[in-house]
Amino acid sequence: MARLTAPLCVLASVVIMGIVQPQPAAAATAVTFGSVVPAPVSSTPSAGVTYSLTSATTVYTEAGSSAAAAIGSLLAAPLRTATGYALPVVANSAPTDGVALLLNGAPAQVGTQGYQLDVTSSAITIRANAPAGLFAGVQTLRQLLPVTADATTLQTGPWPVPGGHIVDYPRFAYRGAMLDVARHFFSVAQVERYIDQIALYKVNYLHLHLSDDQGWRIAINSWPNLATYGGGTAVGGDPGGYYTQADYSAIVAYAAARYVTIVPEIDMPGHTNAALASYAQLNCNGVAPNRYTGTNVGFSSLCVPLELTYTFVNQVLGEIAALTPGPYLHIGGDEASSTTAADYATFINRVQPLVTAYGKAAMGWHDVVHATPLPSTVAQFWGTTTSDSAVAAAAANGTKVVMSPANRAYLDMKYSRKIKLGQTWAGLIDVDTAYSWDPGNYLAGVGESAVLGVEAPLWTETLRTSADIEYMAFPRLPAIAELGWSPYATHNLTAFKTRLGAQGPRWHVMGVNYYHSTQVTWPTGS
Ligand code: IFG
Repeated sequence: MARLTAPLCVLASVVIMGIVQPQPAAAATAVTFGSVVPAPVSSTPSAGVTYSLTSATTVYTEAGSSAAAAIGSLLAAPLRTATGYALPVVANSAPTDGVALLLNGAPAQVGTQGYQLDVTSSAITIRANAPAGLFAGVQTLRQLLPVTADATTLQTGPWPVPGGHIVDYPRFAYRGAMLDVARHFFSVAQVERYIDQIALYKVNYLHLHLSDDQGWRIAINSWPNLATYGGGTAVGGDPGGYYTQADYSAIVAYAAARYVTIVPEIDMPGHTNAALASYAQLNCNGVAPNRYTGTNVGFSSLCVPLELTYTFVNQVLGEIAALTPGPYLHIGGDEASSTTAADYATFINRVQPLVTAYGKAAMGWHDVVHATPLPSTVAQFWGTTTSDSAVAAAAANGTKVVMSPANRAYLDMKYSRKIKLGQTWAGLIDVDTAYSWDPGNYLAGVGESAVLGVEAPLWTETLRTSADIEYMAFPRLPAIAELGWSPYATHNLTAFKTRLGAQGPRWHVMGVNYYHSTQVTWPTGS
């Protein structure tokens, strides 16, 4: 449900000859140059300089680059709706006015994910060395436009953008969000909505938790019952569902257009009741358990001694790898309480090569360090401590770590005990807790060079709708996104919370159902 914050006079439009004429609104509140989340590496405002989007504005994109043109269209299309301007997208590698998205002239220091942004009175110029950097620069530009630029209905201007100079690039390569679509199923449209929201904060990976005890959510042609039966229910007996392979490919493509890479997870050997319920022959005793709609964990295990298990895993991973352009397949590995330690190591050590045979790297919850991680295997830390000797040993041996400490980054943790949604097992997490840690210096023995990045998991035992997702993800996801993108030198809780507050009016216009954390001052219109 989109709720607009435009002043009432705009909403009280006058209909003349059947054409809706918005009434003159108060001048759109200009955004300050320093309000961007994540904080850029360097940001210098030009006092008194403003660029104004007008009906004459053209969006120029690097000639010869279809990727740049596509990014130009992603910027222009919603702006046309909000401004009513034509905003044509035109190939031109050296324009002198308008909004330019260029793949020339960017400083080498911004790498392939960073950008340079210049706003003068006559032009806005984003330069990058690769399309991903242009996309990142466009997200910054979006945050410098008045919040009404994100409205889905015609707004009145003006459309000022504060002048200045930004040079920006990420600290960590992996800045992820995770959505658990197994405990509760979320449609393609709901996943795409979340992708739109996380992309605004330069998140570049979306980990989809596609299977668990309560549901199998992706069609596997060689094992059709997984989705049709194993996907038939959800926590609490809520409606099930699953992605056809075309659905999954649509999500992958939608994410890719927003420079978000999908990381599919098939959790195993534990968290496998949905698969075991779907095929009796996968069970050591040959008997399929009932489908499970509770919220316990640790009671299921694939049958490690059974050869069919590896045929099954290989065929599942093969079909998913063929649909996944990204570099990682997540094999889960968490909470395998019903698998002996020896069987666990045997299983994980047999499955990792199945992943690499498909040209992918395995990612696993950090429990996988109790097997023998391949050099390419990434461990995702979800512990609640600041030391874990097994993870530190793996890191010392070259294993890269994605940091998702459950007491900092788990977005399904309640903000406070008063909150209905969420859980409390890892503790309460509000903005201060989500932001006040350094991923590159958090886990003993896992220093900056061992950290691939961060990820904010959102488990959905208690969540059912997009509004539920947004309530838990915002405002904490931008905190994790900033920890993944911004230099630690910019890390400052007070300054962050001011910038976070400035996002409130934009989320209101976008219809994001965010939690008004009492730790943040939310401006009027939030
Ligand atoms: N731990 C489980 C999840 C989920 C979570 C809820 C991991 C890696 C608790 N495993 O987190 O399946 O139930 O907060």
